[in-house]
Amino acid sequence: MLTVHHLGISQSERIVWLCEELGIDYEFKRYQRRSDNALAPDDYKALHPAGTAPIITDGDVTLPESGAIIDYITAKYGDGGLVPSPSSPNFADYLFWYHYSNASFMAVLLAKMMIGEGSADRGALLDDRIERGFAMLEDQLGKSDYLAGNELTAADIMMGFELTTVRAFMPFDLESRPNIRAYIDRIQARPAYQRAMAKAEPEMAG
Ligand SMILES: N[C@@H](CCC(=O)N[C@@H](CS)C(=O)NCC(=O)O)C(=O)O
Repeated sequence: MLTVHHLGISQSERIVWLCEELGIDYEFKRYQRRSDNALAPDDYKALHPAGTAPIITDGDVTLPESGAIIDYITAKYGDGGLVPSPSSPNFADYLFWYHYSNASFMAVLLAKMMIGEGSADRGALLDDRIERGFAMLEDQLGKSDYLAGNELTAADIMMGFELTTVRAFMPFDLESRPNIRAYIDRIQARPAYQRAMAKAEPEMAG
């Protein structure tokens, strides 16, 4: 049974709305934010190492991240609803707005909220997320050479940027993260990556 784990006043309301629009059967569970720092409560964090809302569970699958969840539900239960086909004249607009929402617009809104008043709670949220992000990467890369198996996928092309180029501007310690270090080396050893960087970022060579 598909279960939507909704954290009160959070992005997980998207998933509740999605399920209602698609008219699919789902179980709904609502969680309250912590009163001390407004983060998700421990039983929510325990659902998945990402620890962020939304999260769904569906049989053996536990999945966080709005976009991944929407792709999962529309592909598995959506029966073609809410997703324009590549032949639709609206396909490019659909892709743009779908990705822009979380990857850019929500990201800057969140950044603005973070610098807004600089409270300890906001620091806790950032630290929690960064730590969990590295911990998940380290764990996943201990299981396979790339993020979705032993072959490169587009998921690596999305994530590679944060671990390579972003690191030049915002260094982070990889001493305790040998799997991430090896992954970066693996990416950087790829001839296509080297060709791409020689073209795209020649000033970063070496
Ligand atoms: N990009 C993520 C962002 C998730 C996110 O920031 N969720 C917030 C709620 S809006 C959250 O979980 N806050 C509580 C916490 O971090 O403990 C997604 O779309 O799933």
